[in-house]
Amino acid sequence: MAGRAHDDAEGLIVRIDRGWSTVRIGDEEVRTMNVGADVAVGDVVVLDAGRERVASVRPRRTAIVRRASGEGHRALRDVVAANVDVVFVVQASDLPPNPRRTERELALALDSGAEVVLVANKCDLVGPAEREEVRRSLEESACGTPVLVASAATGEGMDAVRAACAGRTVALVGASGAGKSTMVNALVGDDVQRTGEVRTGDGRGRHTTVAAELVPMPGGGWLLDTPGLRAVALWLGAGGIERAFADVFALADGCRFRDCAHADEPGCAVRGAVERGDLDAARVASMRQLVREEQELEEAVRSAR
Ligand SMILES: Nc1nc2c(ncn2[C@@H]2O[C@H](COP(=O)(O)OP(=O)(O)OP(=O)(O)O)[C@@H](O)[C@H]2O)c(=O)[nH]1
Ligand SMILES: [Mg+2]
Ligand SMILES: [Zn+2]
Repeated sequence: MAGRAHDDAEGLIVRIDRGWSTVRIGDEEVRTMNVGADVAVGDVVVLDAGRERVASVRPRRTAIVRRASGEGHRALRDVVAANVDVVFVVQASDLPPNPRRTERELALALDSGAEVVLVANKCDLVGPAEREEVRRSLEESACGTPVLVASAATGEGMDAVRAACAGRTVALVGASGAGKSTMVNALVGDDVQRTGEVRTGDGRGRHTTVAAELVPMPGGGWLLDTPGLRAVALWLGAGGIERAFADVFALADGCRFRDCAHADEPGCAVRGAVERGDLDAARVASMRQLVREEQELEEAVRSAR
């Protein structure tokens, strides 16, 4: 039966290398060409009869999408991962806190539609007081998103990280060197992903992971390792900014003007909170910057049509 054969060729994209997808069908892996198909790791695809090409892509439940750092001002989207249930935003505990970067990563992760957890890795490299400082700093940017402090190297705090996976599909995102691949290896219990030393001096990674990859977890679920994010540029929002800055948006309800930009409008409740010392001015500036980028992107997308 023709319909039956079609069902059999449905698979999961576990890796993409320059126009070729590795598709897992049951326990088997086949390499197919993606020509003409807009696919990402995590996509469920239907292959053509010869299993050579992706014929169609199933609708995505969730997608981590960013603005591609392409040439010039062309507005291009880049789907980092599809159909993940949870996004771990991974950071290194031994680097100075970077709330602006955390806010961007959080908004990007929330925009995906998946659940989000902030993970401070490498807690073994800092003392107890610094650990609390790392947690506090992340919680300040988290806007209610759970924060876990752990070490993929020593296993400390990893029970909570494992519990947050709960047999689902989990994508790990964050800067190069944060320890995403090391964390995948710790969760799988085997060195399945290559890891790389960070640079001495600034602790930055060397972009060891070059392609997103889905790795099965023993006992169920998948881990989706991703290459380190360089600049974190958002794609058109799906409420990520509103959720990452829920505190600022709640205050904005009290502004006199509904379209208040919290710049110099009279009766601005957001600036009022900053002046009272209840809200960090840099956090507001960060939110306004993200909203501005989104508006510019909207215009770029519209004019490209
Ligand atoms: N001390 C310590 N080192 C860690 C921990 N996790 C990772 N590392 C080290 O940090 C370095 C970078 O780890 P990776 O796992 O390659 O980092 P990554 O986030 O995958 O980096 P990219 O693939 O470049 O994006 C390696 O030298 C790891 O051994 C940890 O919990 N504690
Ligand atoms: Mg890696
Ligand atoms: Zn205002």
